[in-house]
Amino acid sequence: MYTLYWSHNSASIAAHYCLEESGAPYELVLIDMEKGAHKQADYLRINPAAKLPAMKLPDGSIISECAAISLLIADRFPKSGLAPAIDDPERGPFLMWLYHLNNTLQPAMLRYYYPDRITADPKGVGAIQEKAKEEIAALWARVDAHLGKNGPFLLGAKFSAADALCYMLSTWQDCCPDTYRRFPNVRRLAEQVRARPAIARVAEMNHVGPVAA
Ligand SMILES: N[C@@H](CCC(=O)N[C@@H](CS)C(=O)NCC(=O)O)C(=O)O
Repeated sequence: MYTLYWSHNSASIAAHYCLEESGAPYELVLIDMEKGAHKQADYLRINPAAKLPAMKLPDGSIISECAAISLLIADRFPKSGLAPAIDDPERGPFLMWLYHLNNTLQPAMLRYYYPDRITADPKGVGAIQEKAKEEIAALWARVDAHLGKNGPFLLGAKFSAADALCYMLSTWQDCCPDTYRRFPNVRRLAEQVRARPAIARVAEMNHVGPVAA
């Protein structure tokens, strides 16, 4: 049994999408971020970094990082098709997009959502958010251009765990208003990912509505 520690509006959503898509046996433990449960002693024993998500594996070990959880599930449940096999030519592009989204786009978003962690000067917060918004839009433009030529998914016709992560990030729009209007190929990806029954079940549980205009 896998145990996902999750909260609404957190990066647990991408890992949750992959668990539901994979058919893995899993249970959920809600760590309510809005109530600060991620900073309480019980959860710090699970993830001392006080971040969501984390996942307990059947052997009792625990990992964090949404992309790592998604990749582990994809590799352990290969029939789900969530990741190309290690010797598949698509494995490289798959890893590149998964890491790019998690390691470049997502941190730019975190700079927008937690600007006070970047500067000790409260007056600097607005400028950090403005800069983060610019960077996020430029990064979406790159993803959009790729999807325009090679979509509808990041690997073309085939859905993967990278698309689940891309979809989750595309729903975080405070940091990039009108993402779907500005980036229509991102919108097309989001619509196709959201239309998958497993994704829709998890989205609803996380209060993520249908792809809006
Ligand atoms: N690189 C981590 C980022 C995790 C992360 O920052 N999660 C946020 C929610 S989206 C969180 O736990 N924030 C609470 C905090 O930083 O206090 C991942 O991809 O899992």
